[in-house]
This record gives sequence, C-alpha cells and structure tokens, in this order.
Amino acid sequence: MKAAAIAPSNIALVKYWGKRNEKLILPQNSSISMTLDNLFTTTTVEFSPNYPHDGLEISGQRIFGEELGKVSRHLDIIRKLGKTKLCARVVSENNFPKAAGLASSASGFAALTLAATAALGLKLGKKELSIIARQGSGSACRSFDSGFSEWEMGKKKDGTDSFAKQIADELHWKELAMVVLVLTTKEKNVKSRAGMKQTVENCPYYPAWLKTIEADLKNMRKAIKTRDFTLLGKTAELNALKMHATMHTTTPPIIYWEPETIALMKEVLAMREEGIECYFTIDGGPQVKVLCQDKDVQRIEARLKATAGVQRTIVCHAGRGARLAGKHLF
Ligand code: 2P0
Repeated sequence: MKAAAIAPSNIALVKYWGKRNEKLILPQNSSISMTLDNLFTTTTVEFSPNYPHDGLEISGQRIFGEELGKVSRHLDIIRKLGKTKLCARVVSENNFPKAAGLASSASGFAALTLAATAALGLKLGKKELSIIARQGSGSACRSFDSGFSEWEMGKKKDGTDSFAKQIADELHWKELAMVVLVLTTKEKNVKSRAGMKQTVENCPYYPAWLKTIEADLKNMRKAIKTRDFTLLGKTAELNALKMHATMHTTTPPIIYWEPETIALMKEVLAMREEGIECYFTIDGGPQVKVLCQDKDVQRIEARLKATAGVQRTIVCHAGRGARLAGKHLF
C-alpha cells in the first residue's frame, strides 16, 4: 500500500493554454513539450486504515486548503480504480521552487499518479497513467514520456483519446539544452487554471491563437525529428509570445512578466544579433527558459547569470519520463 515515484517537469515548446472541458481537463489544442532531466518531484504515497483523512506535505511543509483538496480529488479517481476508500499520506519534494512557472504541477501530479496507482497495486500503461494525470493537471500528462512528448487533444467527450505520446526519446537530441533562469521564487498571483479560463472566456485574440496552432505543431514535430535547432527555437519563441499576447489582452490583463523577464528576453535577442543562436520561452510565471545548443551553453549561461535579477540558473537537457523510485520519503 506504499510506493514512491520520481517525475520530471516538462516545458512546453508549443503551449497548452485553455480548456474545452474544465472538469476532465480537456484542452483546446494539442501541445508539445520537452521532458527535463534536472527539474523533478519525488513523491511517496501510502494508503492505510490508520489515516483518518488524506494528508499532504510538500518540501517539509504541511499543506491544507485548496491544494490538499486538489490532491484528494485526484486520489479519489485513483481510489475508484483501485476499489478502495482508504485515505493516504502523500509526501513530496521538489528540487526547484513550486508554483513559480517551472511546471511543478506537471511533475507533481505525474509523480502522485504513478506513486498512488502503484501503491494500490494497479499496473497501468503509459497511456492510462497519462489520462489519469491529465485530470489532476493538464501538463502532467506529458511527464511520462522521456525526451519529447505531444499531448494529443483528442476529440471524444469522455477524454479517453486525450493523452500524451512520445515524439522522440531523450537520446535523440543530446546537444539540445534549456537554461532555466530563476528570477524569483515567489508563488504567482494568478494560477494557470484561473488565467486560462479567463483568457478563453474574454480574450478577443484567443481564436487567432488557436488558428495558428496546427502550423506550430507541424513545424515543431519536424524540428524535433530532424534536429533542426533554428526551426525549433523560432517556433517555440513565437508560440510563447503568442500565448502571452492572449494573456495580456484578456480582462483584467494577466501579466506574468517582471522587468527582469523583459531584460532577459532582450538579452537573448542581443545574443542572436551577435551570432550566438538562442531562443526564449516563458510559461505562467516570470521565469525565462533559454533554448540553445551544448556548444554555446557555457557562454550563454555566463551572460544570462550576469543579468540583473537572476538568482539561479539550471541547465537542463531532454530527460527520462516518470518512473518508480526505490527510496521512500517516509
Ligand atoms: C503548458 N502551462 O503547456 C502551459 C504553458 C502554462 C503555460 O500547462 O489547469 O498547471 O492544472 O491543467 O497544467 C500550466 O497549466 O493547468 C500549463 P491545469 P497546468 O505547459
């Protein structure tokens, strides 16, 4: 009744922003991500008659309220599959700041799904795990694939065809790097869930965002398969800017960028002007992630580190998907 799992965070290269079904977490568009080797969550779940209610600890802190509610509701889906009513203790650790735009809900819900299903003895395939994790947090469904993953939006109302599939494994493109820049470790004001709901409801440019997605997905699949760095970088950067444009033009506006975010975007553009090829992407938070190639990673990291406001840099490559862990956290 106890199991541990480790799950990586993933960063979208073609973003998911908006749902067509809030309850089942079905997206308005397909998305493509890179699984990261250096940002991850480790989680131990134990079901036991000794627990009168579900308990949650993240990085040594007891968690209550809405965050615990979300975890409990996710455990309910898994309890139903495992035909049990037992409560669980969940202990989780991130090796990076949570809820600041570094995809902690992706790694968190992927690790929770894998550990909880294993604790109940359910032997599920990657597709089933992806479908369950998606209902906890959309982006989590992409954390089971090593390397590069596409969350296919699906068409069915029940969501049984909305899950992630691998595009290429983690060994396919070893020279591709992502430098993650941590500017602030403050949790964001507007959670992605509320932000995307509002954008779908009232951003006048949201239909235009959706119209360009198919072309971005096609270019991104091609860029990954052929290891075309220029195509990957250009497509990812423009896609991120288009997503943020929809956030900026919703009412009230959602602006995740801090002054340092913009300074870093400009630094990336300046490096490109100088012939150092790199591209940025930004998610639901102020952090900037810079895509580059291993041959340039040291000088790019040094340049970005010297930019005001950068607290920490984490160099990542394509990594392994979620897996069971040998060691428990309690
Ligand atoms: C993504 N993001 O594709 C996009 C880009 C943020 C910006 O997925 O409501 O935490 O739990 O499904 O997965 C963040 O949203 O939202 C996200 P829910 P989630 O990575």
